[in-house]
Amino acid sequence: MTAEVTTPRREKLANLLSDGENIIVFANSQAALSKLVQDNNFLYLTGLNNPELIYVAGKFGGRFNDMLFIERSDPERIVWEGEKLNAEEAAKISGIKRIKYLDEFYAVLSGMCPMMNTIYSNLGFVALDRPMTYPMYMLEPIRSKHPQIEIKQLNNLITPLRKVKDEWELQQLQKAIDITGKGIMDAMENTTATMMEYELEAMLFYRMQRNGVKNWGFAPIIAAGLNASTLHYEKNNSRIETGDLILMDVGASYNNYSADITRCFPAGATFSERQKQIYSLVLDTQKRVIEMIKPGVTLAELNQATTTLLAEGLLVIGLIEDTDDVTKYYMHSVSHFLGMDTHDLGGRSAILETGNVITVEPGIYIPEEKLGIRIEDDVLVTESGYCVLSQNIPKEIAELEEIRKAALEKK
Ligand SMILES: [Mn+2]
Repeated sequence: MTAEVTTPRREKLANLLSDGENIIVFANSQAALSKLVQDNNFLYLTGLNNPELIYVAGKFGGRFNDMLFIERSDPERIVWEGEKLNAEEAAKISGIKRIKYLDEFYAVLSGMCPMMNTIYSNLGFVALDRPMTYPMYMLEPIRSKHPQIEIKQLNNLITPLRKVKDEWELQQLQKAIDITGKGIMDAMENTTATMMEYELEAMLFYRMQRNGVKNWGFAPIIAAGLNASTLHYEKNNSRIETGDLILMDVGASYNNYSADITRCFPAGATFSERQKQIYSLVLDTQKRVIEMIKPGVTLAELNQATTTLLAEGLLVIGLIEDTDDVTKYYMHSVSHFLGMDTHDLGGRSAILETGNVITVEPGIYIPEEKLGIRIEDDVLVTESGYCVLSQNIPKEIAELEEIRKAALEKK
């Protein structure tokens, strides 16, 4: 992520601010974690993947100003912690010209505060039973000294920006999706019954790390048989049995952009008749919902269509007698935004616009039959409709059976 990528984002942000409005974004927004998780809003605006930085921007008298606070290097700590990001590097990577040190933060801020009416910050999740987040802790002295300043969630301001992906972001997402697809193919081509679920996880992760990916985008779900009917199964420690259908809900994170793909395939060479029946309903529903996607359509409409299609299908199959009972076998939403966060900013009631990337993931879960099926693709909303970014990852029954047959013959 270079200054060419992040500078236009800060310019767009500047246009959203009114006089007296400011933003303060902390690189590390989760105080409770011992391991740093870079805040995605901070990374989005600065391109800097370092801890302890603070980005401050504001508009006064119609002029936009911004600056970055960095750590001062302490020669005695270099041998322990390595060199800190210095001012020249920070300015070069981010394109932000005014670089200051963290120990100047409150002095600089107190000069600005009398002119401020609003601060947007990455406050994190606020709840009575949770500890204060690092941004809350850092902003507390400002809040108590300057009660006229309203402190709001940055997400309210930045969601419209992050929801529309630029060209560079689409390239990162495509890369994450393609690498995930390779990992999925590896697992499909090498799985046999009696393997442990985590062996498939290892095949996927190996392929990802050999292709430029350091981390998963989220905890992978590798679920065989009954486990596939647990929506957030993450144990991945059961033995795969002949006859199981295996569900993999996985995504690589490439340059901090996450794929989110789900595929199912049989442990044997073929689907059973029942597996085929349910799989076909889910796949057919997914295709029809994807075809609805274009600017102006709402996520609510996609959800409604999914529920209707699955209910009608289950009625025909005879699993339910009343369409209202569909929630017994399908109980989640069909879509969420995808980006730096696997569940990206965008909201549940959003109206789709060109440049949005969403998942489409209907499913049917029948624990009494040891069966869970979900099919998930990542879809870009285009001017004329949609483009399925994960279209190269096989999902047709015939394709999957061919891959499995070849895989088991090889063994
Ligand atoms: Mn998903």
